[in-house]
Amino acid sequence: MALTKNKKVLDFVAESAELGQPDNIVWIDGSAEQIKALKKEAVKSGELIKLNDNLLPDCYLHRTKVNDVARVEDRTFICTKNKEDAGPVNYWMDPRQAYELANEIARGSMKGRTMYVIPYSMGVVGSPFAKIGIEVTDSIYVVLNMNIMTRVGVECLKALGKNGDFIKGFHAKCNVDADKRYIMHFPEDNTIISVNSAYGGNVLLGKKCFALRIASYLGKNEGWMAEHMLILGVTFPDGEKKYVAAAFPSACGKTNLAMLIPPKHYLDKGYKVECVGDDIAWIRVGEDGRLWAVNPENGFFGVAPGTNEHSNYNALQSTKRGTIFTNVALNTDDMTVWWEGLTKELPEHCIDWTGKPWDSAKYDKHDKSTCAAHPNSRFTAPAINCPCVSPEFNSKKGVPLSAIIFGGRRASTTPLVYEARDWNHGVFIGSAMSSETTAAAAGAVGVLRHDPMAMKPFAGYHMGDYFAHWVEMGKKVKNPPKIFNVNWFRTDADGNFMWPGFGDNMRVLEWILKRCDGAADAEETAIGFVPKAEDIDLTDLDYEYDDGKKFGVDELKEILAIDKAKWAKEAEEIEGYYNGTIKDRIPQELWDSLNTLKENCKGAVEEVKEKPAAKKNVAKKATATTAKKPAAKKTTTTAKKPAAKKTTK
Ligand code: GTP
Ligand code: SPV
Ligand code: MN
Repeated sequence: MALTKNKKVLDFVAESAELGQPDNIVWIDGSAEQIKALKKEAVKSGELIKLNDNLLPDCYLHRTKVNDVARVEDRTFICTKNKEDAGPVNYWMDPRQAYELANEIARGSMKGRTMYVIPYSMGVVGSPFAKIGIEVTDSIYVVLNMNIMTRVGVECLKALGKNGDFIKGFHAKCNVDADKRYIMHFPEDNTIISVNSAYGGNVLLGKKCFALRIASYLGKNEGWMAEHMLILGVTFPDGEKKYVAAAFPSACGKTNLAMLIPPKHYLDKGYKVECVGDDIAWIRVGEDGRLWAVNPENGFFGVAPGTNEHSNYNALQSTKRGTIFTNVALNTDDMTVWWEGLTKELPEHCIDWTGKPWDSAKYDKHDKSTCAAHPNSRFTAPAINCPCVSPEFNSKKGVPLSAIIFGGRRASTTPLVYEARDWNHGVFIGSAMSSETTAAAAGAVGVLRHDPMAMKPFAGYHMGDYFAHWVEMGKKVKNPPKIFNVNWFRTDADGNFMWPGFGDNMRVLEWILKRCDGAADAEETAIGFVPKAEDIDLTDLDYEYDDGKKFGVDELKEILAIDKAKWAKEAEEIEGYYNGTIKDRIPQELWDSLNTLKENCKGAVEEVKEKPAAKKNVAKKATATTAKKPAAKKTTTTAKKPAAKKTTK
């Protein structure tokens, strides 16, 4: 029975049912009994495997089809009336054509199935940040995951009232046919359509589709921001609390940083880190002129491989109850789960993520095809499970941001940390981000690509307008957070990560937050403010490389050093991206920062090669085409807006 009188909701459900032609329609009310019954049904049908109820109470394993294991960026579309509004880095489809295509694919596809209607809220119901969505889906897996990742049920319909607006989400798994898979966004219609997938980011429509792609578009029009950012709080020994938000591309360390456990001597002094969110931040200007952020999600959809007691204790603890695992391995000795990096010992009897018995003797950690768990296998865990969840997690007004951090996977060039000179310079740094690709999206792994603000796959409109929106937001905040860039992923000649990372990232966070108070020193360099080696606390740091060499001040100096020649190249590369890819709508403020960078690195050019761990790398493009050019000439030219000037409103 319908749970609302909201005509728009009822019409949407009726239209969806007319299209999908399901045998039944079930409204998700959010009650524990209903969820329990659905889990039972999914276990019966084989969609979920029940895990050991003593060791992992209320936990389940789900395996997707092998063709459906990650986001599919080349099948993800922004469907705006004008192609230019989707911009240069999104795939675009004409909305009329997209609706037609989707209807054709989805028509009758729910026959013999049940269509579930999920009313959900992104954000705490009743918070001024919160927005309501309705997702219809023919997948119980989607219902159960949405029930963890968002706030689901009748309270959302109540909040919507009789006439309220909501984001429409239509999901039909169809035959999970990769050739007919489409993830379509209609920002002008508040609508999302997803067909032929049953995997995470493609089908949990509240997450990337709504909370980033649609929400970023809403944010541009309404004066707020939707960002691919974790939010964490640091409590200082004197009791003061400060919050930071950090944007790293997919599988580049957000969940890990959000839940970090500081090194012992920090804990002894009384430092504490708490997690507000691990993936998405909605940010608004507060009455006090600061930026305030909430995490619109209610759970974590985290990368499993590499998660263990030591690397991320808090994430692992979060998965100990009420969790759905996707594409991890099943340890049949005790009906628990396993993935690469969970334990050093390999399990004796285990079924791999494809459902076949796994032969640990054939396991080669350099060959992903021998893995028991898929490299992008995930856990969907309730945020309340997390031992370090912030007391502000359910706050309706959010938390004030002292700092915003950008970061990515960079084998070279980018130092461990540096600070922007001001807001607009920080926006430039975000816009210029590059990172090596990961298993979170289908396609090659380890390829260096531009990923501005970690939003390349998630900005629901023109990237140039998105940059301009950042600049505009800066004008609205009287007390903007300071902006920083970090890189945990510098490698040495042998491919070892040079910085210990994980909990030791606290040492960098401390410098960042002290900078926000003017309480830490730095050196002004060509790219911004960089700490001197003595500004980073290395007390009790014990990190050994594979060859037995220990991390020390010399290594720290190396990863803090600014190589102007490399940065001259980087500036050229950024200019190439601006001119060649984004092309127009880039605000003048960013060209100004680019020109300053070029000016600061003038004269320093050498053959620069960046080699990430995986060898496929686009950096060779830059070295091949530009290294030979005379230094002075190239670096003195001033970056300009392209001739055909299109200004942003
Ligand atoms: P999404 O959920 O895809 O958005 O990923 P994420 O950004 O939350 O990344 P996550 O924290 O799950 O980390 C992804 C991978 O990076 C894992 O394999 C981690 O072990 C690794 N990682 C995270 N932090 C660090 C770090 O500080 N140093 C190193 N070397 N690796 C890290
Ligand atoms: C990411 O890829 O950034 C994720 C996983 O958080 S997904 O939900 O699939 O997008
Ligand atoms: Mn993410």
